Amino acid sequence: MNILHRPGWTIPEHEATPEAVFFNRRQVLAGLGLAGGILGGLIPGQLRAQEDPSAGLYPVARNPAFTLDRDLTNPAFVETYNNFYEFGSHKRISAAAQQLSIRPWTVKLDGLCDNPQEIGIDDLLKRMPLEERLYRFRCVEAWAMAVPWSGFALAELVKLAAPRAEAKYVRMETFLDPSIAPGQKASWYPWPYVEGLTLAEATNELAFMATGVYGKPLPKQSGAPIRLVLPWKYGFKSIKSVVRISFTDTRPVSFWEEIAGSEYGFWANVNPEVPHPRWSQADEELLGTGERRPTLLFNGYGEQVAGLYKGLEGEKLFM
Ligand SMILES: Nc1nc2c(c(=O)[nH]1)N[C@H]1C(S)=C(S)[C@@H](COP(=O)(O)O)O[C@H]1N2
Ligand SMILES: [Mo]
Repeated sequence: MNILHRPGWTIPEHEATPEAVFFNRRQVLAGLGLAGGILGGLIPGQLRAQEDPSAGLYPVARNPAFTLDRDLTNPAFVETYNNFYEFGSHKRISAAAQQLSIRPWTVKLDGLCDNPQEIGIDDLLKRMPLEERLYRFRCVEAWAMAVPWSGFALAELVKLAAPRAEAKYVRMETFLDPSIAPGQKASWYPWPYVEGLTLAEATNELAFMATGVYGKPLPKQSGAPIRLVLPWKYGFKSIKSVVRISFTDTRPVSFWEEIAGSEYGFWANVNPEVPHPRWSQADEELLGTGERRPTLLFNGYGEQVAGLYKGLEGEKLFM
């Protein structure tokens, strides 16, 4: 991100898959899926996705409390235009990300909590109340999307861990395995990817752990099998492929904060009036259509989250 010298939302024309081509390809793959046992090894990513053991859980019921002011983004863009530095410092990482093995997968809950544990993703999925939510999503690079996530409120996971009174922050960590994630061989980055939020933010109704999208399990490039979604903050806070969630009394230093703290801070709440040091945040480009829209304070979620920041006005809340 800090090495981009053109706005990150620029999608070179030759990279955008025309919709018709995409959907034809999907139909072809669906047909091949009937013979998945034979062809599974030949077309790694797409066919393996159909073997996700959680596939039967989706689609889940939509929570009608979360509505949008724009159309959902075409899934072709959501699935092929990604930030996931573990697999490359550009947007076309979806093929490389298929190297990620998402079973077995455990999430460790530890730190200042009464119920520390390491729980398998499929057990976790059975215990959590799954729902679908339509959320806006805003990358710090000024591209935006609107996505139907499936998953559960982070507050439910916090309840499962039972944090102690001293716990003030939640720290999350992505997997670490340079043998499958070539980006993690770049030693100048502080791997693994880490993110953090206050316990008050983590228990806000909007904080969401996504395990699916568009009525299916998350594709690997989107952060399978479980990723955070904080729709009122810049996208880098929404850490992917989480393996560890810790409760702590010290503010975690996140991946991008460690790399460039003056550009990507701890709070990172969306605000059109606070520019990034190298570009304006006044408006955003919608992925897929190229439409430009004015950026909304807290990405339009002020009613739910503004109260979290009372008394914190001295902090750099919007960077
Ligand atoms: N582990 C990890 N999580 C990550 C990132 C990353 O590079 N690694 N990129 C972040 C950024 S900058 C954005 S905008 C979103 C992108 O999510 P998407 O690819 O599903 O759109 O993931 C966030 N989570
Ligand atoms: Mo981002």
